[in-house]
Amino acid sequence: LDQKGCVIWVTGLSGSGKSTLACALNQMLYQKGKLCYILDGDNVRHGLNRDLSFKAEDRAENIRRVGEVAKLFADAGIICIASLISPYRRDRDTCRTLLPEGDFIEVFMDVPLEVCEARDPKGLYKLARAGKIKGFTGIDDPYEAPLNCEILSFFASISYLTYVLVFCHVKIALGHE
Ligand code: GGZ
Repeated sequence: LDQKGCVIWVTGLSGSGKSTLACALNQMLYQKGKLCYILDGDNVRHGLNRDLSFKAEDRAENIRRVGEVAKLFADAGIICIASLISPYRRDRDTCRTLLPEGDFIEVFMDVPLEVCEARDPKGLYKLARAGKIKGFTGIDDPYEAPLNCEILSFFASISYLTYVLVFCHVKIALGHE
């Protein structure tokens, strides 16, 4: 495998489009002959992290494990796309320190809560508003936006510009091969 790995870390509220962006990036990078792997919060929580809840220390442990696994993928030469709410800045920054400078590309899906809530693809916001899910991010649990992310995806939909920016960063991380 003639490829250096890196981590693309996608953070944002539930319904902000993290998984959609991850899948689209995966496909586009694959078409360019890059080997990628997606670690999606919702999926990982069914296996590796099925012992973890949504309280702050369990979210931290969720992020820590995924960060370590993402680093292993990057070490193996794979572009790892991690898409998790990862609401705490400190947890994301800890993952960043695991990788060499430039190899951790943080993408913030900066979509307003009202937009995510209007989408409500799984009806979870509705349940949270009704008090049937406690500690739901954005409703009664915090989300700390990144202060220094590489890419801000600030359109309420996934834009072509986001892809272009991610590619630019991947190219830099991979050393313009
Ligand atoms: C936030 C929750 C919660 C609570 C269940 N808070 O949009 P989804 O449904 O498919 O993805 C969300 C997923 C979040 O898992 P993460 O591993 O990404 O979260 S974190 O990084 O904070 O550890 C959501 C669903 O799980 N979900 N309960 N209380 N999201």
